Amino acid sequence: MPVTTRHDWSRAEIQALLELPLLDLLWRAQAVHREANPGYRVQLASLLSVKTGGCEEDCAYCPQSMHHSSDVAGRPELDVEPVLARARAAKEAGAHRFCMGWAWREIRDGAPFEAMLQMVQGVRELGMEACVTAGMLTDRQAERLAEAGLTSYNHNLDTSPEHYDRIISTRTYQERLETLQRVRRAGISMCCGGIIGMGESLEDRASLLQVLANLDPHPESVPINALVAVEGTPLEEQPPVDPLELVRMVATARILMPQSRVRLSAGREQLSREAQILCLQAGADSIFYGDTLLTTGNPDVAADRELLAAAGVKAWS
Ligand code: SAM
Ligand code: DTB
Ligand code: SF4
Repeated sequence: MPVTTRHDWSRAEIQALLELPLLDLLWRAQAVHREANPGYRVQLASLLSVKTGGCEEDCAYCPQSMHHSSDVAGRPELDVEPVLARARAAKEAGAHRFCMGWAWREIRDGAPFEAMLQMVQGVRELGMEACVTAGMLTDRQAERLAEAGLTSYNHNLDTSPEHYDRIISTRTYQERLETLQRVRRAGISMCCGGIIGMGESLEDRASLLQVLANLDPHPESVPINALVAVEGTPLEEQPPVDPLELVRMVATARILMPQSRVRLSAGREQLSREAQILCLQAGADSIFYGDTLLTTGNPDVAADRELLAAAGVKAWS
């Protein structure tokens, strides 16, 4: 049966998917995934924090916000050469994409932005995909990133429009959607997803997925994060996410956005090997690769090589 790509999913339809008996949900997700992405391979994306901590925004989950005691302010921003050295090392270790993060509310013009453009160009010259996540941007900045060869810009919606105000007060949902439009207008591919485990309801999860799935075209890549509850953040006491909830979120994202890359993102360190394999079976086709995310831990390279071998899955090269 050919897979149809839709942009008119209702909240009720999505919630019904999230609530299917688990094995039925997995069956549907697998059918869509194998049809839409023949020759299943997993993309390995390495992540590096170029500018860490001291961020003006108050995102309740984030250890880098200056509003929380977890803030690791004062770490120097990395220069172009050390960043490119890390990208080369990531490539040698087998990464296909190199993602760089800045703990900024928005991009400002000036030397750090010029350095960002050089980093993007350098990563592309290595033959890797380049992704940047650095907050809001202007049309002109998006155009300059596109000219530098940027493959993708990551900007997450994080949660549902309804739950959003309990998580962030310093920028609106609408501003996030406008940033995403600017990325699109500049011809850069969109990486946009969210986080589960922040006290949201099942309706909220359906609502987040509805906003994502009704973007036209769908985001080319969709990171699904499980909250890493960091001490000193307002969400430090959130109970861990049930791994099967993450499996359900991945499977539903896969059904709704058949052609998108669904990335199993933060929270993998807390998952067993078997839970991660269930997420792959549910349709995840990308993981972060390397022993740190931005400030928190991620499984090490050897463990991920073993994971893929155990699942019998090949990585993009
Ligand atoms: N400052 C930029 C921004 O917010 O767009 C870029 C960096 S920000 C750290 C990128 C994304 O990481 C956030 O949107 C959020 O989805 C995710 N993230 C941050 N802290 C997290 C945590 N503790 N657990 C799970 N995901 C997290
Ligand atoms: C995304 O959705 N997850 C990544 C990436 N995009 C930039 C970041 C996860 C950060 C987890 C917390 C930390 O390491 O600071
Ligand atoms: Fe700043 Fe991004 Fe963290 Fe929000 S998620 S506090 S914008 S670094």
